[in-house]
Amino acid sequence: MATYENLLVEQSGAVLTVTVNREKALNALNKQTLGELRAAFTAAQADPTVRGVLVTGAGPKAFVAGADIRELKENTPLSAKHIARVGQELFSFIERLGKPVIAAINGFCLGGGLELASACTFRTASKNALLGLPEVKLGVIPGYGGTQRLPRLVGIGRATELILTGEPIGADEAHRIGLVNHVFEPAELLPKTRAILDKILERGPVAVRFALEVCYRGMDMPLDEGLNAESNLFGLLCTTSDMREGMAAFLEKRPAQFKGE
Ligand code: CO8
Repeated sequence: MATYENLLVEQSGAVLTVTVNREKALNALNKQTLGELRAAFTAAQADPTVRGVLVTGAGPKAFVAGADIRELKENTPLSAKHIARVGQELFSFIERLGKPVIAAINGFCLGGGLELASACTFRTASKNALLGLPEVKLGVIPGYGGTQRLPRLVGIGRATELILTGEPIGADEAHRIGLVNHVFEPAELLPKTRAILDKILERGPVAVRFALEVCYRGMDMPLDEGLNAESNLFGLLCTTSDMREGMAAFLEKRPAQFKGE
């Protein structure tokens, strides 16, 4: 497995854990880290033994405290636009990886950190997590997709309050508004999030892949087209041995043995 300067990447079973590892800067995303995330997720997509990914931050304090402000302040208008596009494309790549990616938010999750987490399939948080988009406090706006994904996740009213005030919210409030799915004790964050991912990985692999694909593609489609895409994939799944196995296992009252075919 590749080694990185600012990431720890470990595979256990079918799950890859990607840990942003710049603890001295609260795991802030500099250009190097963006490049390493691109490499790690490109490898994860290509590797059939990786069926799901957990993303978290190193140390007890932060998931990711944002883009690296020391680098950001050096930008010209053109370089800022370029790096915003690089980050946006990376996060869109993670969003459409074709495999579930869960963000386990273990502390500060600010700016680019919340934008990374928002591009994940869904999010869990430790009780001490703090989530926000504080860019307006720096005189800028979110630039890695925050203005687009947060309204889609929590609604335009809640998103604009978070974006325009720049004030963060705690884990319980993030849970209340649907930004994170579960809140766990810090020590339980990774094992309990892993258990959710393991449950997904027990299901029919092709069905999981198609469900993920059509949920996201449908977000960009009129309802009728989304429903049509859903029925097409449903039909296609009826050609798989996984479908025959899943239904036979139910009727025979035994666990299904899916092959991903
Ligand atoms: N960038 C660089 N360094 C950081 C960052 C960051 N985002 N966050 C923290 N650090 C560094 C601090 O500078 C400090 O370093 P040092 O010890 O060398 O002084 C170290 O991490 C520890 O931080 P603090 O001492 O500040 O720790 P505290 O516990 O007192 O405070 C906070 C923690 C509240 C998280 C505080 O560090 C903070 O407010 N950080 C900045 C949060 C922020 O504003 N994030 C948004 C950044 S902008 C962004 O994400 C835009 C994304 C889109 C970019 C588009 C490209 C053009």
